[in-house]
Amino acid sequence: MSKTALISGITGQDGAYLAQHLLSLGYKVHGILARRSSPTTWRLEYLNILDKITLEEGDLTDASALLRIVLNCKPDEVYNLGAQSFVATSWAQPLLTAQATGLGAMNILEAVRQVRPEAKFYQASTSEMFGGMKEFPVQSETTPFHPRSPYGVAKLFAHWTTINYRESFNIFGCCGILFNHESPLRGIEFVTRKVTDAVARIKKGKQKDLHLGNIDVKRDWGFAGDYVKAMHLMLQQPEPDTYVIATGRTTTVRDMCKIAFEHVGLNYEDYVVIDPKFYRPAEVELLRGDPSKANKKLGWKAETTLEELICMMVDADLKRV
Ligand code: NDP
Ligand code: GDR
Repeated sequence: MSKTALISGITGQDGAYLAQHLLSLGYKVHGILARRSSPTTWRLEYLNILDKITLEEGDLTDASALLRIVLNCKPDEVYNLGAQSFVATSWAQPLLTAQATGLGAMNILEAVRQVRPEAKFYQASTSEMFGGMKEFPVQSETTPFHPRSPYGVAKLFAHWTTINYRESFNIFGCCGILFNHESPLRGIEFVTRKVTDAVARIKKGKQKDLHLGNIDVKRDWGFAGDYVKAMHLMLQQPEPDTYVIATGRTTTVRDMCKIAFEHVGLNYEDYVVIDPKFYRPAEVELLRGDPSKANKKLGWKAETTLEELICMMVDADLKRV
C-alpha cells in the first residue's frame, strides 16, 4: 500500500522538490493550495508533476479548512512547509508573518491532533532561529536561539509548538532546522536567485547593474533538492527528533556573487552597487551549521557544492532570460 503525504507550501521551492521526491518513492501526494489572484503552480509545472498530485484548497490561517483537508486525505505524513518565508517582508508584515508562519503551524498541528494523531509531522524550522548567536560560530541542535526578525520569532513559536505536541500529545513531530538552501526554483527576492538572475540579464545586455544590501554577511548555502531528502528521512526514523541540515561551510554574499559573475566571465565589482535600501533593521551576520547528527543518524549529507549550485542557477537563468 502506498503512503499518502500532505504538504503545505507545495507551490514553494521546497514543496515542489519534496513532492517530486515523494512521488519518486511511490507516495500519493496531496498539497494545500492557498487562494491567490494568479496561478502559483509554475514550479510544479517546471518539474512536470502538476498532474500527478492532488491540490486541496486551504490556508494555514484557516483552521477549519485544515481540519477538512486532513480529515479528507488521511495522510500518513504531513510536511508543514507553508510560511511567509521572506525575512525582509517580516518587518513590513509582522502580524501576517506571525499568523501564517507561527500560528499556522499550530493550526495544522491541531488538525493532526484532532483527526489524524497517528500521522507523522514535519515542521520546517530554520537557522534564522539562531540569529544573533555570534558566540557560536558553528550552530548545532544544542545552540541557544536568538531570533533577529519577526520571521525568526514566528518560526521559533512553530518549532517549540511542534516539540510541545510531541511531549504533550505523543504526536510524531520532527523539526528540521534547515540552513539556507537554493535552486533554480528559488523565489527571485532571495539573494542567490536575485544575483543569478541579474548575472544572466547583465550577460545578455538586459540589465546594467545589481543593487544589493549587506554583502559581508555569511550564509551556509546548500541545494534544495538535497535538503528535501532529509525531511523525508526524519519521518522514517523510529523516534521523532530535531536535526540541523546544513553543509558546514559558510561563505559571504560577496564571494557568492564572485562565483556567479565569474561563471559568465564577468567581475562582480564592475556591477554590484551597495544600496542601503536592502539593509535589514537587524541582521543575522553569520550562519554555519553542524550537520554531524544528520550525517550520523539519517545517513544524510549535502551532495552539491556551492559552486555547482550557483552555476546550475546561473545556467537556468541564462536559459530563462
Ligand atoms: P517559499 O517561500 O518558496 O514557499 C512558501 C510556501 O508557503 C508557498 O507555497 C506559499 O504559497 C505557501 N504559503 C504562504 N503563506 C501561506 C498560507 N497562509 N497558507 C498556505 N500556504 C501558504 O519557501 P521555501 O520553499 O523556500 O521554504 C519552505 C519552508 O521552509 C518555509 O516554511 C520556510 O520558511 C522554511 N525554510 C526555508 C529555508 C530555505 O533556505 N529555503 C531554510 C529554512 C527554513 P504561495 O505560492 O501561494 O505563496
Ligand atoms: P535569508 O535569505 O534572509 O537568509 O532567509 P536571503 O537570501 O533573503 O538573504 C541572505 C542574506 O543576504 C543579505 N542580502 C540580501 N538579501 C536579499 N534578499 N536581497 C538583497 O539585495 C541582499 N543584499 C544582501 C541579507 O541581508 C541576508 O543576510 C532565507 C529564507 O529562505 C528563510 O525562509 C530561511 O528560513 C532562511 O533562509 C534560512
